[in-house]
Amino acid sequence: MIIKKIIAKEVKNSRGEKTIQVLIKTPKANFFASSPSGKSIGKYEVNPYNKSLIHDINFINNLNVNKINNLFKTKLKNKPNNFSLKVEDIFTLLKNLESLIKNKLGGNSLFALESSLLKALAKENNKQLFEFLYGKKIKNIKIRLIGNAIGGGLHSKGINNQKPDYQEFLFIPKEKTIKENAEVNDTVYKLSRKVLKARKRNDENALETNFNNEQILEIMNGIKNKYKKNIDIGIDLASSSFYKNGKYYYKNPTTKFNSKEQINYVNKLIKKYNLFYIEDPLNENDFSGFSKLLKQVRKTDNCLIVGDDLTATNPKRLKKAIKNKSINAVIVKPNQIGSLLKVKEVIEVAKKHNIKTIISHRSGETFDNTIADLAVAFEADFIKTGIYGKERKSKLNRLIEIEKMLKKKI
Ligand code: 2PG
Ligand code: MG
Repeated sequence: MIIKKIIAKEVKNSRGEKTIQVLIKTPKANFFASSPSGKSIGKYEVNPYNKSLIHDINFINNLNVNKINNLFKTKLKNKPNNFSLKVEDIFTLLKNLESLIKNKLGGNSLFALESSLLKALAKENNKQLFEFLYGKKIKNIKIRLIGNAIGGGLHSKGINNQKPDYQEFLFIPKEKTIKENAEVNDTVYKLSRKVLKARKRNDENALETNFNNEQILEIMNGIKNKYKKNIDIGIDLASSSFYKNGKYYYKNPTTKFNSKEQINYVNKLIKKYNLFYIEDPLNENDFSGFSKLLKQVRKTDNCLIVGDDLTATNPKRLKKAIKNKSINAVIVKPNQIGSLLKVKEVIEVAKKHNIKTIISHRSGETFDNTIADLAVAFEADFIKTGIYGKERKSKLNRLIEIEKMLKKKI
């Protein structure tokens, strides 16, 4: 592959914030990738940009294209044109690219650069991105959808200054195909809208409401029972966003818990509402609180205790969480760490230790659907994204498209 040009520029995400888009021009076509942005940003995420967005744009635009083209020639000992890459080669190439960049880019910029490069390489090898990264023949995909239907916390404005404290209320359908699961999520989203009489949508296009935390869980169970589909229910508490000096401060209804009380509270919630999935139930430093909760939960329930801000898609933090037995599932957000090599490592480490993996969108999204291909290629157990809106649908539609392609091949 001969890269002709690499052009980075500023684009807007679904929240209207500035983010980065990278375009790679090859003789074959133009390949675009862009990065999303979070709002409930964990303390341990890498910075989205090194110094600033403008700095990273300039850095990418000043990259020496010849040097990058040389990575193919010398380091991989391949001819620049007309070659077929193996999976190991692809990741060697990323490693070489990252040593060339020497930590001069933030997470958003590195992710967009690597994604656009991989898209170009996949095309050069006449492959879809997911098959290019997987390397072998994929027979079928078993990814379950986690759909954010109702919102609160930092992502929501609420109604008349009232909103749930938990950031996300999630439906996790259990039908056979991705297409069916996406349809179930569309339906439960509409049903939720009706029951809540919701008129507004939040950052992630989840429904805005002033109902309180437990009322919503009640409503979700009601919808699930009425609709008679096999659906699990989950929440992302994003609890670091309402934690201060050892206490969790709830507003709807007003109450405060210390760490022990928070653990008991979450444990009771799991039982009362039959919850299958709890993300960030404790603050992002509380590895031991997570492990106390997991220990209690393991005795009686089949529930995922998920790290997001706790682990920040960082292999070191994931290893610490594993050592402390803090979680049995982990969120993977590529731009939390930037490097796709590290994303791959996080997933491999998780799988080795029987930790479920969830590839996730960010609250401020773009139309880029790379995470759908990553979820398939890295065999993630789940993908978390919104249910409504073009930025969220682009990921879901890509998964449905992949599912269709794989069915045809069988
Ligand atoms: C989360 C994410 C995505 P944000 O906490 O899981 O829903 O939110 O992108 O704002 O960090
Ligand atoms: Mg989260």
